Amino acid sequence: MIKSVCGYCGVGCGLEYEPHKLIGDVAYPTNEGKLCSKGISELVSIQTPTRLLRPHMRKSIEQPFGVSTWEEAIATIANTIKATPKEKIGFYLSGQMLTEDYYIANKLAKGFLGTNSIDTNSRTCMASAVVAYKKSLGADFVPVRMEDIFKSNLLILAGANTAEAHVVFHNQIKKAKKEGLKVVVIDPRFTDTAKIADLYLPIKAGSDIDFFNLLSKRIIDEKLYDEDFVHTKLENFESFVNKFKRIPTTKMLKRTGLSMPIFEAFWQLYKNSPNIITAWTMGLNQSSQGVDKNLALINTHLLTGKIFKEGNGPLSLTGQPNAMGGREVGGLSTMLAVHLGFDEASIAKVSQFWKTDNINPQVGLTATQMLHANLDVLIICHTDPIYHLPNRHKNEASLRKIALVVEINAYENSESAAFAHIRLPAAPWGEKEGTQTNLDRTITKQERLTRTSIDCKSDWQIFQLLAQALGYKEQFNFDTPQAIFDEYKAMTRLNGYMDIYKTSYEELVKKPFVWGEEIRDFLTPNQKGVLHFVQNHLLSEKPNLEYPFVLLTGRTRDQWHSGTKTNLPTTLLKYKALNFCEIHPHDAKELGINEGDSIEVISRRGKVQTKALITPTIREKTLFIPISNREINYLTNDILDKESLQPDYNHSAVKVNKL
Ligand SMILES: Nc1nc2c(c(=O)[nH]1)N[C@H]1C(S)=C(S)[C@@H](COP(=O)(O)OP(=O)(O)OC[C@H]3O[C@@H](n4cnc5c(=O)[nH]c(N)nc54)[C@H](O)[C@@H]3O)O[C@H]1N2
Ligand SMILES: Nc1nc2c(c(=O)[nH]1)N[C@H]1C(S)=C(S)[C@@H](COP(=O)(O)OP(=O)(O)OC[C@H]3O[C@@H](n4cnc5c(=O)[nH]c(N)nc54)[C@H](O)[C@@H]3O)O[C@H]1N2
Ligand code: SF4
Ligand SMILES: [Mo]
Repeated sequence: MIKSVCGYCGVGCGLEYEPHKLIGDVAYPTNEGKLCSKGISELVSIQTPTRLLRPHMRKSIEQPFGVSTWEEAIATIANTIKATPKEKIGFYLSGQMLTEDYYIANKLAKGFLGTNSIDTNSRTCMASAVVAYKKSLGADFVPVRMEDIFKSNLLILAGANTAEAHVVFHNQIKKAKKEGLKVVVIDPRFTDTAKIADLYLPIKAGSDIDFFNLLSKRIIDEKLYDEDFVHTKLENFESFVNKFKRIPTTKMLKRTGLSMPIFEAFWQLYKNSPNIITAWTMGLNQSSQGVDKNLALINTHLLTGKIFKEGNGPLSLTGQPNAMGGREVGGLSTMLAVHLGFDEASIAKVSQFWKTDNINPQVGLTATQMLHANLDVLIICHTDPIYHLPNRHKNEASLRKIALVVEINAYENSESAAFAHIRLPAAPWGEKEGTQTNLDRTITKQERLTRTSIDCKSDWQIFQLLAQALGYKEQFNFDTPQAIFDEYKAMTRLNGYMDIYKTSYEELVKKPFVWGEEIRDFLTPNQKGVLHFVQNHLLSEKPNLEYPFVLLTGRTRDQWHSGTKTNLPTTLLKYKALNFCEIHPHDAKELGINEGDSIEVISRRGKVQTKALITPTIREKTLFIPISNREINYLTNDILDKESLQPDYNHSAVKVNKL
């Protein structure tokens, strides 16, 4: 029996492998022996015929691929990089890479190539949470754990569908409910998560800032704030309160689409709950004001002092298995390494640690900028930007112009593959080892369970081969993931609060390690939290007479994004069809649409054909299409949050035609 961890979502369930079978690890704290259908069937995805098993190359994207050797492919990439100015090189990574993979890629790009244009699909996922945590708490630090729900009285889930996206955590919520936890769900759709809610708030998409501001206003008006905490632990309580004096509350409530009685019912529940956790995911982060939505939510915890105490706090539910590890290593273009930025002191520390003088002080391009920055070389690893970035027609046109696109993938059927010149075969989950950090700072060892397919390599090995071909043999001379982890953990000492150096591979093989457990205070220089007054500036694309619907997009329980690993003929567990569009019965009637009809959803940017699923669980004039529809992003708009540069996936104006 080998203990490992699921490689799908941010819950990070522990599992046990007995030849040919996976079961949940009963001793693992997060999942207590449970796995969802994706976790259980993870072995199936290793064996599919759609695996990419050899390196492939072609001169232009009009030609078919030919099989190549590793030597040939790596030499071609290295020679092109040598001949390319560093500002013309980009690395597009993923929150699904392991920490060791991230470390090597980050060290190569930022430390030696001198480009900070190394970013990840996490930009589309939780960049808004990263910025908001930094602004309010002083660091990108999740100050509450999943297990805290058992010590809490109220869990507010805002724009998070745990029943489908964090399935085993959802099970834990149901268990905590039996012990008295109350649950509020805030979502424009009555989701499977809403079914277990004590109170469901059918908010209008895009109005969460109004909602949380109304809550802060009530906390202030009824003096429910923590008097001692706001004066001793917060930076700017008085000025924050002043700004709340003249906010247009009636207009704000109207914008949320919620009735006064339902808001009052919520307030009664809130006010009578001593311990509160507010959790959120893409309904808040993916927004034209994603950072502000996060801040409006975090403000309520700062005012009430419900933070750094058992059973309390703002809990960002990270989606990907190791997006947190990527944040810790420094895999975003807006940070250097181990949560350090591009200030002189940080660059000096990191330069000394890596023994380099190539670090560039400019922040790099983000994932949402990279395709359109006239790059000459783009290396994509463990993600599918053509599938996942908004406004796809524009992205396709931009990617076509990049002279060398390298795709490192374990599967051959991504949407970006059509635009690649070189494809390198990665060893997927089960064929490699390394570490990952789940959504609440738990670092777990992922083990190799079966032999690595003959011509496949771990992502870190591929980046190391490239580094060596570029001449950095001494700096990239790691034999094992353990050797990389040892260097990385030593590096975490450069950061004053990241105590990852306390663990080791030997320990992680036996049990997970939770970093930051001793942090019980703000991480700002004066250890005070910062309130940020924010308002809804209505920056999203607005529906109009021609495009009267707001399109929401999101997950279904048994599918993983583009489905290279889950949409397989051999995966038996299909609990929802893949091709549907939720529409309210009133809207369907008005348009003469019947259940199952073929429809066309059209935005200003493109169109998608799908089938109508008529349901009263969605708000009127709102549609929902799951992201297992690989064409979804032909429709979405590319408005970005101005601080986090995260896209506004959930608010595109569309119209519907019956076909
Ligand atoms: N089965 C499965 N699980 C996954 C994934 C997967 O692909 N499949 N992916 C993982 C990843 S990377 C992520 S990021 C997470 C995402 O986890 P979630 O964010 O929980 O998943 P989504 O389906 O995107 O749900 C977002 C919810 O926000 C609601 N929403 C949309 N707009 C608004 C709004 O303006 N306000 C509010 N309050 N709500 C709104 C939507 O109706 C939807 O129910 O899931 C992770 N888990
Ligand atoms: N409209 C809309 N768009 C969205 C979202 C949304 O809610 N709505 N959500 C956004 C979010 S939150 C996210 S996280 C992204 C997700 O978007 P992507 O990251 O593009 O989605 P995946 O399908 O998970 O892509 C992972 C890729 O890695 C490959 N792969 C699997 N295992 C390995 C491995 O071990 N090594 C390597 N090198 N490759 C491997 C898979 O085959 C697949 O091609 O989508 C974003 N886009
Ligand atoms: S909840 Fe997430 S981590 Fe747990 S088994 Fe399911 S996909 Fe894997
Ligand atoms: Mo995500």
